[in-house]
Amino acid sequence: MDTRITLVLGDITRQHADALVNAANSSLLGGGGVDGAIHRRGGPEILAACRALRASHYGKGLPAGRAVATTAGRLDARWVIHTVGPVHSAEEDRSALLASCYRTSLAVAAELEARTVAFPAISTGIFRWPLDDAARLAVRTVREQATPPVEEVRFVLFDEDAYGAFTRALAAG
Ligand code: AR6
Repeated sequence: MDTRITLVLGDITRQHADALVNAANSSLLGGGGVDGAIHRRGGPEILAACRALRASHYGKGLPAGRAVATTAGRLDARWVIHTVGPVHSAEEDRSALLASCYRTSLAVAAELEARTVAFPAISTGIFRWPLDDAARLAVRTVREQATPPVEEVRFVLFDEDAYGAFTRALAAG
């Protein structure tokens, strides 16, 4: 069975899914954008789990392109999968790192036996990745990578621009 890809316009912290993906930074200790919203609504349990990761496996932080799961605290999900997108650069092609965020997050989700996974548009906010390019890359990578037990990958887009970019990317495939 193929994994379904769905699009939703809205706030990822209001979604119900087995796993919600967070567009974090290497510190894992919170920030603005989706990251801030997830920690605010999810509560202190998520930050405590992130601090524990920093104290154990990720003393130097989580490198860009990697992913790691914690509790989802008070969010309507079982796990938050934190991944660190690359900052967009006009001089250097970092798209392999952005693709890796989607790939490794899906691998973590599969390991956890998550059936539904919600993603924000990683790197398209504070990290300034152009939306159309990010959407094409996200859709392509998820199509290549998603396998059971993941049944649904939901992109949760925060505004009409992002929703439009993902709609075009999905239709182009
Ligand atoms: N639900 C869904 N999407 C959202 C939400 C939300 N609640 N809030 C923002 N977006 P960003 P990045 C959209 O900046 O570019 C943080 O400080 C937003 O409109 O959250 O990967 C981290 O700690 C945009 O389309 O993440 C890092 O330092 C997309 O989510 C840095 O920002 C991603 O925007 C990561 O930057």
